[in-house]
Amino acid sequence: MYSVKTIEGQLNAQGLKIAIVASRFNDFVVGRLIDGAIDYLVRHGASVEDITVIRVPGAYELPLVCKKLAAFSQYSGIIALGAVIRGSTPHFDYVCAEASKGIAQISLQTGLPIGFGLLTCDNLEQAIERAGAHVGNKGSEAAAAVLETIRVMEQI
Ligand code: INI
Repeated sequence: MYSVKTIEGQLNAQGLKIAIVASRFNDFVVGRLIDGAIDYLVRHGASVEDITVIRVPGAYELPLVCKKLAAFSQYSGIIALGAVIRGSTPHFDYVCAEASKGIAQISLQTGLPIGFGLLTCDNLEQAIERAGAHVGNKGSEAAAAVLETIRVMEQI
């Protein structure tokens, strides 16, 4: 087939400073996402001293803190982690919509890669499955995504 120039990001976290912004709400789940993200970064060459975890009350507060970090800090990328679990009111929909829209906007406006590790689940079981049980760990996946995107952005 054709041989075209292809730009891909290497999964190498050496020398990168990464901020993990994580909500306290549903900490039983979010704690596992944080562990998954840190484990992924360290196994791919990051130094523990170069990783900072910032806790916020809930998923709704993730965008604001991501915005400040993106505007004023020295981080190469951010990993946003949280878990929104559907209750019996429309609150779930508002929190999910604002958190996801806000995070996407900040990444686009600032050009800083932000890994999106916000679980939006119907019940606790679905959340646990995605926080290190049999559907994987979305914290690790968000770490992989931010790492790959940082390395792609460096080349274009
Ligand atoms: N925040 C979450 O991170 N997950 C949830 O499941 C959740 N629910 O279900 O209400 C939640 N709500 C709090 C919200 O993120 C804000 O912290 C709160 O509204 C104060 O601004």
